[in-house]
Amino acid sequence: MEIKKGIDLNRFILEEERKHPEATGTLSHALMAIENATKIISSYIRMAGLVDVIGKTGRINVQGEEVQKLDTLSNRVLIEHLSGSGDFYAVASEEMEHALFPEEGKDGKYIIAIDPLDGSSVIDANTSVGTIFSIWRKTSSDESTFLQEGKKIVAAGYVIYGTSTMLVYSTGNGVYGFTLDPMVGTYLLSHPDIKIPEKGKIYGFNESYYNKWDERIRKCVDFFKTEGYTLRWAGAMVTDIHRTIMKGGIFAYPLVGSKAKIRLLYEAAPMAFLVKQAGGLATNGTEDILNIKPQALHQRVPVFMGSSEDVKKCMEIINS
Ligand code: FBP
Repeated sequence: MEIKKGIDLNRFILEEERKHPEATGTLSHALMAIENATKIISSYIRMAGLVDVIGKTGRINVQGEEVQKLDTLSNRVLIEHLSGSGDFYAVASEEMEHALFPEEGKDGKYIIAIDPLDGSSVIDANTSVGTIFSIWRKTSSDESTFLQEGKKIVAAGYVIYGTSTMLVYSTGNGVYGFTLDPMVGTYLLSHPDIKIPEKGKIYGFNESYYNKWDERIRKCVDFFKTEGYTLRWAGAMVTDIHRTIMKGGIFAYPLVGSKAKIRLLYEAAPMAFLVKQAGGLATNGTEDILNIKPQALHQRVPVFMGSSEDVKKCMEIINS
């Protein structure tokens, strides 16, 4: 059936489900829980300056980062909806040291990892931020069930709270983007079957770390400059990856000294899944990010992802 722009997300999810006679409807129901939670988060973000959701909570999370009020609010809203859906045996979050095993999900066959609000450091500057999610099948009854490679992802996506609120996701059959119509309160298909350009003209590296990067990373960035690429860095991975998927180019967060920043389970793996579904590439510099088996819930990895030709060129320079 031809997928028409403007179709609402629920109908799209159900039509995709119909393509799988073996489907039980659980994944559809789970995706709708994410849809509803992110609509609520979007409404808070749209009113951020008017309601008390801007600023810090005074707490430090498991990442050693100052927790923003919107981090806490987004985590709470998502946990309520994901637990309440009964579809998830376990929920892991950037904001929680350990995974949660909701009572309602004790028979759940899926698990989900979330970054409730990506871009914490730019929230109070009214810059685009986002929510990232990735769904896997339950493989064991304890937290180790989350230590699965990205290639085993069942569905992944992000919501960008930008000039408009968009939900972009994939279940392994291409990438689809839905824009939230605030008047109707419904996500409508605005970007069917998104394909990333093979080559871009934008590089997204935080150059303030230039002097702390390995010489080979510097050479890669110097190459893009020499080639006349433009630098863009939003400070929120969702925003940088969304731009990269839509316009092409490369996003990277290499090791700074010996430290990585991006979290594998709920940032790098879901974004790598989407970039590859859109026709791009995603690597940690030596291997495909989707082949990396996490050793810990909050493990960090260096990332290079985007247009296939730009990522290949960067790897050619780095590994030469
Ligand atoms: P969180 O905001 O979810 O902690 O994510 C980390 C992050 O904000 C990424 O979204 C972004 O790409 C990166 O850190 C920005 O790092 P830096 O401040 O070093 O530029």
